[in-house]
Amino acid sequence: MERTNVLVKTFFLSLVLTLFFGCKGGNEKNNVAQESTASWQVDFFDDFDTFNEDNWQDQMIWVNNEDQCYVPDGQFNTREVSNGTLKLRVVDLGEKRPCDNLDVKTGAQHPETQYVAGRIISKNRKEFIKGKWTVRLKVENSGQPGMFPAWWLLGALNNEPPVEDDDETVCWPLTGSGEIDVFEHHSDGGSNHYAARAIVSLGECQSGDWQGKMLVQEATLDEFHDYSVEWDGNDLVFRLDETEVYRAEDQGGNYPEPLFAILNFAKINDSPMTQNWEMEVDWIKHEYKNEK
Ligand SMILES: [Ca+2]
Ligand SMILES: [Ca+2]
Repeated sequence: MERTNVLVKTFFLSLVLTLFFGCKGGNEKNNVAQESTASWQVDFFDDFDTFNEDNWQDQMIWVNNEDQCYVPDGQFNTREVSNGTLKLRVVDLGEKRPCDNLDVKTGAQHPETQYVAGRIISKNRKEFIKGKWTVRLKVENSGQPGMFPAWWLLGALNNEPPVEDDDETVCWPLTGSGEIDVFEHHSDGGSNHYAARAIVSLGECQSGDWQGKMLVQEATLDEFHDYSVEWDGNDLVFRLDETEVYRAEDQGGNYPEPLFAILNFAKINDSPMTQNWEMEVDWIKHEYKNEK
C-alpha cells in the first residue's frame, strides 16, 4: 500500500516537473525526470524506543561451538531497550547453569555454561529483497578475548530454528539461506577492528568461503557509527558512515531471496570475561530505491 502511494506521488511529481521544465531543452527535462524518480524509500525503521515484537524475536541456537548460552526475553539483563537504544550483552553469571540451545548441525545440546547472551532476529517479521540495510551501533571495551558481536543478514529460507513456514528448508549457505556480514567484531582482530563480507556458497550445506569476499576495517568501535550494505547493480557495497569501504563485486545476484537481520553478541571461546560486554544499537533501517 505504501509503495503504491509513493509511486502515485512520484508520478504526479514527475508530471509537474515535466510541465514546469517543458519549455527548456530536452536534455534538462530528462535529467530532472530521472533524478525525481530514483529516490530511496524507507520501508523499515526501528529506533528502539521499545522492543517491538512485530519486528523481532529471540533466537536460541548453538553455532560455531560458541561458549555462551542464548536466553530469551532479556533474561539476566542480556537484552535491554532503554533511552532509545537496544543493548545486547554477554553476562557472566559466575556459576554454570544448564543451557537448552541445540547445535544446528548435530542437534547436540550446549553444555552447562556460566555465560548467557542476547540474540534477536527479524525472521518472519521484517524480511526484504536487496535494497540497502543500515544499523547504527557501538561496542565498548572491544578486543577482549572471545568477544564476537555482530550485525548480519541471512536468507529467509534458512532451516535453522525457529522454523515457522513450510519453505524454511534451505541449509546455510545455499541460495535462499545466504549470509552477508555487515559488522562483525572478532577479538582475534584486536580492538577497533571489524569485518564485513559476503559468504560465498561452495554449493554444499555448511560449506561457505568466508574470507574470499571479506573486508577487515579499522573503526572506533566505542563510538556510534553507521554500518551498511547496499545492492548496487550486481555488487554489494559496504559503507562505514556512508563512505564506501568495500565492494564485493558480482556478489549481489547470489542473494535473490528476502533476507532478515540478526543482531547478536556471542562469546567465541572460553576466555574469562573481565569487563562488560555490550553492543548498543541506536537504530536499524531498510530502504529500497524507487527507480520507476
Ligand atoms: Ca518465513
Ligand atoms: Ca534510537
